[in-house]
Amino acid sequence: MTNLQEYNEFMSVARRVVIVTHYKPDADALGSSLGLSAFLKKDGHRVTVITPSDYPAFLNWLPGNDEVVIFSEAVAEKVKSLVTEAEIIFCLDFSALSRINSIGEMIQKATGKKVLIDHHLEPEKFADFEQWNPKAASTAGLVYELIIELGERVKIDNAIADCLYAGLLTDTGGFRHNNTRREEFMIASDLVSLGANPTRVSKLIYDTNTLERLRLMGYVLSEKLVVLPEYKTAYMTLSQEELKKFGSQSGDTEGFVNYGLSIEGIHLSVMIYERKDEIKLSFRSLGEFSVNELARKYFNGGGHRNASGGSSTDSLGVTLEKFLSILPEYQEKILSARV
Ligand SMILES: [Mn+2]
Repeated sequence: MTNLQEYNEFMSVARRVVIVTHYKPDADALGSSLGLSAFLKKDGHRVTVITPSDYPAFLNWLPGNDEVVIFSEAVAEKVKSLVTEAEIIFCLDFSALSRINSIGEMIQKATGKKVLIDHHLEPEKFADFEQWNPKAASTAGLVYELIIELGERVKIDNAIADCLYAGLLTDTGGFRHNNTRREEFMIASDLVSLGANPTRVSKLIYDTNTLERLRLMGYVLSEKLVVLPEYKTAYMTLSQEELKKFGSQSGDTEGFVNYGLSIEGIHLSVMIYERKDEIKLSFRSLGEFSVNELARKYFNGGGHRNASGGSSTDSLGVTLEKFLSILPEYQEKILSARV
């Protein structure tokens, strides 16, 4: 953590704390936020976790989930006063306030201290304290490292360990992605010794589906997956109409993009789907080929080298056309990517 001593002094009295994470939080966003929240509460801080949007039901088991304030117009005033009155605001698992819409504006105006805990590339400079490392596989791991740095390992209980383990597990794709360093195993090992339950967490996250999601996945893989051998690229699209037809819920498309990349000989995979008000894109790539660059340049997004996201206000069809039209620019790099 930058300015660790100043942070320690500031946190030596009970503070009003807000923890905010990104839009459509995943297990790392929510796990790191709830883990940090439970940790801070042990020192008497009054903590509220705020998410800019709802999140998939398969994350509801995370300890502390009941107390999360999910932003909507109905609670906008409440959120505004929480952010305005917070003495310190933690921003977890996202790198730019512009990504979290109106809450980002509230935070920008807020007078409380700001802390960035994140592992995405090229973060915005807005924080007084930063725990930032783009090599770290997960924000949950950075929260763990912060707690260790503070000399407070003893405060990590089962619930905190499960929260942090969930983030670490998913952001490494089950310890498979190339962001999985020696450190990730060390952190996982220590979290297990502190009470995290790997079998239970894996079951709750990976092996718990709704029937609707499985049917949707079957449909996507058999009807919607397109392979472009000349670009070693696979893509899938899903409209609102299709999502509705399968009765799908928030987060149901999570992970579909990985199936595209799992095809032998495929180096780039994209999932493009329609949300109520915009089109979302999810990218995966192999080796040196950076989807972070592509997502930043063309789709108002970014993330990590091999896993990034983006969005578009065009229609689903126009967005797909745009994606297809930029492939020639990247063809050489895509074809030469190696694991
Ligand atoms: Mn993350």
